[in-house]
Amino acid sequence: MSLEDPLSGIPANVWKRFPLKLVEGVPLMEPIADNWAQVASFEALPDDLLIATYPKAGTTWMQEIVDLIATDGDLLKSRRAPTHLRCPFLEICSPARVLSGVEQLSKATSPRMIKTHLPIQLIPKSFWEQGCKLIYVARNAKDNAVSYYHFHRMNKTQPDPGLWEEFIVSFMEGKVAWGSWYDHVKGFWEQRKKHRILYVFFEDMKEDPKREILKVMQFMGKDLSDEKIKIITQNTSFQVMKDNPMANYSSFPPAILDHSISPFMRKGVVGDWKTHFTVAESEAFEADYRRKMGQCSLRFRLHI
Ligand code: PPS
Repeated sequence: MSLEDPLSGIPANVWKRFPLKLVEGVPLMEPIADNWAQVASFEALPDDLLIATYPKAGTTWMQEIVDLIATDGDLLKSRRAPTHLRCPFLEICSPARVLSGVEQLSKATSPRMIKTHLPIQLIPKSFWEQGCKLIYVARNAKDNAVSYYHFHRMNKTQPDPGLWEEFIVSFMEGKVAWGSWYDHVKGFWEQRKKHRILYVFFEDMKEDPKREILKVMQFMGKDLSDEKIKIITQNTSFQVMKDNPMANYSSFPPAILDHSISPFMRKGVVGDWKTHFTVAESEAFEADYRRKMGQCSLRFRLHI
């Protein structure tokens, strides 16, 4: 029998650091891999909007922006439920008595806003068949790796990251959940013109949030007033989201997300990699980066 967390109603005693299992060569957390058939056969609807990212690239931030645009900047509506209920996580699945992402989506009303970390080759084909819009957020590899390291520490369902110097090797080798950062960002970049994909950078969002919000708004086919755009910009700032219980993942029990180890809304900056990489690690990372990304036209900023 599972005990329920009093706040979230989520069973509290069935969680563990799930091992990774390959799906078409991509490591995914075991419950996701075991439930793969349900994800692969997911039936997208034409007005579904997919937010795709490598983990820790700015997913939650984009989810909040999209939801606020969809609700015409209505703060009460956008605070109707926590992020994971407003914008279900397509592939998520657990052994507990909690709805999987696919089950949650089957009950959701359209237009649906959906989160995924799947690399492009694993996106269920119905999204392409239905011509759905997709917003991809990419973050520079060094900051993305740092954020993912801390997330592994606090998310008790991800594999133990070990020491930072061990984690960074796993990251470079793509031996982490959802696989290689390099293949992920390149995959969506290379196909962005083939589908309805808006490719956005975390660093651009930090530099000029209003400019990037306008791009998202236009992509969604919305036309909001300057006043509404101002409200959306203010309410998707790091500090407001950190203090917003509907956007900061504080509704999860500590058996899953332990914010006392590292808060989900941790720093939200560009360049935190400088406080983690040694000079030797940085040089090795960059040499490896050039080998993997050299042929690609994608350019990331490590500072703004
Ligand atoms: S997840 O678990 O993959 O959905 O995580 P994700 O939301 O992609 O990434 C979490 C990181 O994004 C930062 N974040 C923000 N930064 C700036 N402004 C806003 N509004 C914002 N919202 C979330 C969050 O702090 C994590 O980055 P780090 O570097 O760890 O702080």
